[in-house]
Amino acid sequence: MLVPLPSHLLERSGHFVLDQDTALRVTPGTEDAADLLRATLTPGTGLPLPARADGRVTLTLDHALGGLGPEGYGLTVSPQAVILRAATPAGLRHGVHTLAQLLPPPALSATPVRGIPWELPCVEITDRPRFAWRGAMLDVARHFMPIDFVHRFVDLLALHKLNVLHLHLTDDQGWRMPVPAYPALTATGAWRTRSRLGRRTSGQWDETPHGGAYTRAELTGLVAHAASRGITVVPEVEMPGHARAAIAAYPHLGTVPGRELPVWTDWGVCDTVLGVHDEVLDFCRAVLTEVMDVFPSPYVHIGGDECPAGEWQSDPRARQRAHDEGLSGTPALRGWFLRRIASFLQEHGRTPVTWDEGEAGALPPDVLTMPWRTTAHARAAVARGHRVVTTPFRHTYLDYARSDDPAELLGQPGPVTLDDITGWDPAPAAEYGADAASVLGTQAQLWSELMPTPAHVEYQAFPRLAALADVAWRAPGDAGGEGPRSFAARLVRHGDRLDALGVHHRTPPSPTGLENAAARL
Ligand code: TNX
Repeated sequence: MLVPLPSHLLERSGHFVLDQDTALRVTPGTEDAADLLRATLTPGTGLPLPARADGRVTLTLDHALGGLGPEGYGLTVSPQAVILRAATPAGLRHGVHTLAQLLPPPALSATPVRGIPWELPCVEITDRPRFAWRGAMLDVARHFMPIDFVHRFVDLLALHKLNVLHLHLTDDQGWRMPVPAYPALTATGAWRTRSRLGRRTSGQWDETPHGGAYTRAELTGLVAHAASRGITVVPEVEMPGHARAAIAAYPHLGTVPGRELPVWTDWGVCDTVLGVHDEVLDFCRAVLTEVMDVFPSPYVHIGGDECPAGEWQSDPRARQRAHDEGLSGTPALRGWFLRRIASFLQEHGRTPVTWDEGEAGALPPDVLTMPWRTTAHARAAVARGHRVVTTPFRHTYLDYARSDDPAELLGQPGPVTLDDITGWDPAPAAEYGADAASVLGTQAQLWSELMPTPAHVEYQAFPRLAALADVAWRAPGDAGGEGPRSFAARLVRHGDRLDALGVHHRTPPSPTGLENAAARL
């Protein structure tokens, strides 16, 4: 019944009952885990769970559990006591979420639920994740998402023992992060006059202006909140393609001097790309300096996907640059650009991350890549020496529809079904052999062209994100089978948990223009 499935679980008979008198024995170093337990359970259960030396729910940091890795934990529930042990705070947090999931689902409600005995079944759990990187990418560029929703989304990731929020902060259609030296990035680049309605080919527009940007304080607050939930926020700033919003704000960053362009209103691959002159590289370094200041993440994502070279071919400065650098032609400027920016990040102690479309040799092996096309692209990237977070769209793109049902919410033409996720092994031993360690993990992608509101994001994310969390956590080869350990069986109760949390996951958000049949063209 747990999501994700623990690596070892023994069910025993009996229950431990949490009530008004239940206290926590909070041993040194476990204060944050105790706070998290209360933040998770007190609103719904009304239980105060005070700290007391004789408390029957013990939280301990125990180095003896170091063999379970940096995120493992042990949880024992007997009729008399609950003992949660881990070698690290991260392990304790995961154990807190397991404990919360063992309770009846209404325990997760935001408001008090009366009349339910808060029983924990007796269990013996020893648990650790398969992959170190288990995440979700949220695209706040195509549609701006309010900061309160991003906080809530962080909490939902934590409940599923995910540990990375990859925040896609910039794209052709909007720039969401302030950079003091470049105020027009948000003053101009955060707003577009209208939006394509539905898919790229719909022929329709939503004429409402759209935009928004976070403040620096909101972003640092998000980083702190995420850290308290064990989640690293990995920021992404797209370059040298998918940068039209920046070029709209500062035309000199483009390839045509003096040309003024609006923030892009369409979806798809935009022809406009950053120029490759020195001022552009200086701009990118200045932006990333601010990004590194706000986001302590060891990883910084610099995009790199879908970068057409047509504009470089027409730009004498770009042709000259390709020639001076001894490149094969202007298309090779993408790799040249990313290599320069990657080494800048490395000089500052960060690991660069890029999307990976399979160009052999474009990037040095110490760049972490996200191969987004197929699983074969991931295998090839590993063979080239990269560490990867594998993100094949057929298994991880939650902006694709959940099914072919015409009543389903409009998505990219897919579908990506629950079975496409639960039946997927991100790093099959037979394919990877000794290279499996180069697959750091996987994450879901929530590109937001077709998701104008948080309700749309939640509906596309759940329950498929729960399935991806399961795949990223559970032991290799343990798909749970057909029985009660199967994802489908566990999802019944997990759906009740999502309901208790008010997650919009069962029915598509109320009709908007997006559901209009013509928008499906
Ligand atoms: C491709 S995947 C993109 C995104 C789109 C997405 C839509 C990738 C790195 N680039 O810009 O939002 O498809 O599914």
